Amino acid sequence: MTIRLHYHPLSSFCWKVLIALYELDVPFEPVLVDLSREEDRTAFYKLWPMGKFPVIEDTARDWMVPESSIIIEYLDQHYSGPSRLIPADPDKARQVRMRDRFFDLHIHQHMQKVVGDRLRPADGKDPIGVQQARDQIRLAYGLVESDIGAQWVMGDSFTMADCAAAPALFYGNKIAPLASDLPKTAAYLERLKQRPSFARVLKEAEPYFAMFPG
Ligand SMILES: N[C@@H](CCC(=O)N[C@@H](CS)C(=O)NCC(=O)O)C(=O)O
Repeated sequence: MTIRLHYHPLSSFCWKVLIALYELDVPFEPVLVDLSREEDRTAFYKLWPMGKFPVIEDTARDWMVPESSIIIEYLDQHYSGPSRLIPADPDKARQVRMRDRFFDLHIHQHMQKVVGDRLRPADGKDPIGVQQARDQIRLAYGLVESDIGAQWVMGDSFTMADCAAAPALFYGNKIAPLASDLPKTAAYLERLKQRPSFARVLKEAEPYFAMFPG
């Protein structure tokens, strides 16, 4: 076993990498990081001073890799089998990377802002910031609706863009529900939930769902 994944089962960005690991069928050792435990916190910040998971360590190649998209690039480059999450064609690869960025920056991070606000003390809330985040999510949903492929984001092939879309839309739907004016996006989320890699991630996260605020 050469890959060690530092993660938390409820963490949306960790889901993105877990989906990739299951898609590529890469064996790994899960290392659960509980940031409320001083011991875990100290060890994790030593590994990655930004303190954000997921992070992988590849003991065989002696690399530490943070950032979900970069981790997926790394896994796809060094551990992919016949199926790839980033197409070999450079134009298609760029389109995948653009959509990966889109889901992270225009939905996922705004979703984190809304959820994070629920954890703030009553006198530390940021209602304007939360409303701006919600507006951005709605704007982004509209683009997803017009962009989505027949099956996956890029069409027939499941790519890194789908790894990014799954947690963004799953948690996005919890705080800014996909309404009837977004039928393609809602159907796409259902397809994602049926995909074995994501279904497995959801199943493994189930015992932790009660920790989700709201
Ligand atoms: N850009 C990073 C974002 C990672 C991120 O925000 N991770 C969250 C969990 S979903 C985290 O580590 N939160 C813990 C904290 O902020 O203390 C990535 O793509 O990996």
